[in-house]
Amino acid sequence: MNTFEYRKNLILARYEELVTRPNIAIEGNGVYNRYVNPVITAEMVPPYWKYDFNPETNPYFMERIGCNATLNSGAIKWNGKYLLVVRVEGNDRKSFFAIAESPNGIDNFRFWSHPIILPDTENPATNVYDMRLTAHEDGWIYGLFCVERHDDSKPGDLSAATAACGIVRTKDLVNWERLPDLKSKSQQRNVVLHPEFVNGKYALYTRPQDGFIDTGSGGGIGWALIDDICNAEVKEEIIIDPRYYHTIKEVKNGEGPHPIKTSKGWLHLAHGVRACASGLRYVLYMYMTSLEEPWKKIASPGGYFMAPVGEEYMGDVMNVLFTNGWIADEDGKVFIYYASSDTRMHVATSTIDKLVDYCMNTPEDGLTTTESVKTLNSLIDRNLAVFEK
Ligand code: BGC
Ligand code: BMA
Repeated sequence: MNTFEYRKNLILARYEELVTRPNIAIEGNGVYNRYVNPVITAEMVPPYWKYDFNPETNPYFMERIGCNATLNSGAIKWNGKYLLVVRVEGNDRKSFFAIAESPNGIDNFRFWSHPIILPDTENPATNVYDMRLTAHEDGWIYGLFCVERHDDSKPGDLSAATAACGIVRTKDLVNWERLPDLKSKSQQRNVVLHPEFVNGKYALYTRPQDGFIDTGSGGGIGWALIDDICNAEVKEEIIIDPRYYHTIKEVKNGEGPHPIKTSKGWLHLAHGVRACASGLRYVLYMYMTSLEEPWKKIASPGGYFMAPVGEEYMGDVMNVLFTNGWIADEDGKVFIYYASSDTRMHVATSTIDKLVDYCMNTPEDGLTTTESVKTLNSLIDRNLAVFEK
């Protein structure tokens, strides 16, 4: 067999083996289960996106277009299938969006034939990433994502950039209509559309920031009502989940996917960031807000919900878990899609009941060591009383 045939068969066999391998749940802390394998990795991007399959133009069957990572994915249930809008990052550092589909939400994810064709605005982006999907009650499915451009007001600085929120919408996940970027006084990353109208308006979770990286005076996760989604503008913004000194969200935080509606309130999943000697540490946390007033917090479990473990620590940007997609099934099962270290996608499963229980019954962060020890001792004392019986 010649090199071309040999390598082609090998690459295709490896790919098939990877995408079809079954995923197995690992019994965890009672709140959620992790799974043995990641759900999507760069190796699971189809070989026909990477290789030229023509023996005349590619006799060595060499990779032509490399894929660096598959990360921060939006999620939606569509015609009974579990769909992720994956942030695929090429070897050239540019990311784009592509849909991967699974019959069961935990394994057998395969990419649709082509990446999403994302229409640009008059002011084209250098890079786009981290799409949040919202099937809104107006009948459209919206995708909100971060649009990154060079900051031309600083011509000498190659790293100077700006972050804004791009908006697209679709009815079929194939044809996407681009709307104008969100107008906002501050830079914006991590903007998420609430699925319902609130007081007749569209509602956004925002994350105001002074600079491209630094949130500066941006106090946390914000909330803004929007008159016209086709010309969206943040006029007034309130902070609904602030950052706080010496917590898991001291430096930054941002809404994950849009919240899930439950009988007890809106269930939120977010990321929190703190700084340490090895850089930034990104973890996931949860909170709940009132059903009638989604901007009012009603539960705030202390500490993180998930932090990196094992191989999750390792990757392009170490010590990072990030989420922007989850799916709640009709039977109450919840699929949490998260990326580790800006490199690969994972799933964790739980249920709405368990997540509400977690939010309502995990003690809040008392913000000092003394308070944390008091909370701990109260549990120990109650348990010792149980054991004595
Ligand atoms: C990267 C993002 C990152 C952001 C802020 C961007 O250039 O693509 O992954 O979150 O910078 O660090
Ligand atoms: C951020 C996010 C993500 C990324 C994270 C860690 O600011 O918007 O794109 O996962 O940084 O690099």
